[in-house]
Amino acid sequence: MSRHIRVMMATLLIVTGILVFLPSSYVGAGGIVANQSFEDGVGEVPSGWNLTGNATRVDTGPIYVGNWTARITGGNDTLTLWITKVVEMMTYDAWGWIYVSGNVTGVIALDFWSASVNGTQLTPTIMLSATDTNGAYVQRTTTVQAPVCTTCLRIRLLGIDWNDGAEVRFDEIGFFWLTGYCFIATAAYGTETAAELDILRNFRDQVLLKNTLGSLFVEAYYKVSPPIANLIEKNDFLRAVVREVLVDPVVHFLQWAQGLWRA
Ligand SMILES: [Ca+2]
Repeated sequence: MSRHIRVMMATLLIVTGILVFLPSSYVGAGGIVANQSFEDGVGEVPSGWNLTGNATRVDTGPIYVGNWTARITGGNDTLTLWITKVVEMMTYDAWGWIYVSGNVTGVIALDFWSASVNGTQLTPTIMLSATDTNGAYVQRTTTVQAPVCTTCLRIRLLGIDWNDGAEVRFDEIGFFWLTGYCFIATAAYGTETAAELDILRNFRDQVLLKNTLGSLFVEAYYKVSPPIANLIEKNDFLRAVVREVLVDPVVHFLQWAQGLWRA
């Protein structure tokens, strides 16, 4: 057996052990990621949204607070918003209010991406839709889990099967995280953004998720970890021990051996 293969196998064993015995942190509370009411914007451009076609932000009367909504009137009209910093494996509530007049289906389309620009779409598009709402706004909601490797959510407001004179308005587009399990990350380092975590994530993405066994392992890991994760998160001493005795050595080893596994 060549030295490289032995090093690779040792690395895999150690990381596997870490992933088994060091569960992810458990996030119990929720919070608003985005709540877009179209009240903010310069002229008719809503903050953060990309307008194509005749999509626009208009003053059409209040729903709860404020008067502005987003309105589209044709098949080429779309409003697009990229929400960055979406955390993988977290569970989110998404919702929006839709007003449909005439013969068309108004759609709030959601999909998760590994990066917003030139990235990879990770999920099929989830569609919250409504047809003629009789002059009212109706709310549509869903609960979704961001898949492994997610960094962004794309929200598009559009209509399908247009007929002349139809109109769709959107308002109060929300995205709210409920609960979820972060990768080893938060438990050991108390943050999602530590440089050490990038090493572990890269190893997961470039080595573990590239083969069937590794993928099965990562999937199982996410399923079994919550209760133990919850315990570690609540105990500073345990978290420090886990970080210094288990995670740091693996991170250092992966750093040292990265010439062997990095793509
Ligand atoms: Ca509004």
